[in-house]
Amino acid sequence: MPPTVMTFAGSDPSSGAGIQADILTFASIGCHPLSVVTAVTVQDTLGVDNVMVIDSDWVENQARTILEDMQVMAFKMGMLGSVENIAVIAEIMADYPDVPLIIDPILSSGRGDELANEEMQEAMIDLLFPQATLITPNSLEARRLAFHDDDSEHAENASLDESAKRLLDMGCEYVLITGTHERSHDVVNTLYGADGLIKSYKWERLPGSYHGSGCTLTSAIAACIAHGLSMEESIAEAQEYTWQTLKSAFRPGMGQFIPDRMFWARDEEDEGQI
Ligand code: PXL
Repeated sequence: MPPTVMTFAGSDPSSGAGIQADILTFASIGCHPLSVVTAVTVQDTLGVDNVMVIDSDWVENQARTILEDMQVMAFKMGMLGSVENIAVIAEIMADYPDVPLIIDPILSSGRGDELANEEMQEAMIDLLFPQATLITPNSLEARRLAFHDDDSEHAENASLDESAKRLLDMGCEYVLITGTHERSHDVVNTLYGADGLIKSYKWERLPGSYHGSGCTLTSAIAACIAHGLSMEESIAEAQEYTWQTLKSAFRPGMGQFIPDRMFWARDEEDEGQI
């Protein structure tokens, strides 16, 4: 039986990001996807036009019904939609303390559409971070979340090391800060744990603008954890997988590229044709 992974995320009809990206990634890595819809977006590869948040009773019901039926090996969280959703999800997580919880603390889409307001950020910090095994903010999210109660100049210029320390102090066991948004030559992702910096990973920066790279990375980590790999092994494998999906990304519309989570299936097809 494939390991099960449950995602709490918003629907993105383009399958670039959101719950569809998570499902594709879990399946590609050999897991069985379980999905709880927290919001429905209207969007294309150019941007988000509209969002309808799912009522928290419905979010709770979707999750609890599945959780009473089967065992879940890992939880993954993306866009959560509302403070009420965060509150019910946090209560559910408290009932499953032994299941690893991997959170992508999404504040906005890669194109700048806001997906979590101040109150939701506070709720994530207060209710979810203390239960998180790993959070995977990009560098902008890491600074904003770490210094959410501080708008001084120091906060704006804080180092990623200091931001990570603050996030760990909020109760997260591990923090992986992704470096796509930094102006460095290569993309540097950095993993922190209880004793501070664990490891930096350097990746060749690819030229495109991708929709859903963060969802892919976080889901891939959750899938590897569900397979029983350690946190460090999962993070290494998931980055390699994500980089391959970006290398094989395609542009089905007029906007961003979409990572190809099934690159390995198509590679084989091509080889057969030579
Ligand atoms: O990439 C973050 C993200 C997650 N989930 C949904 C989204 C986006 C970005 O647009 O729409 C539903």
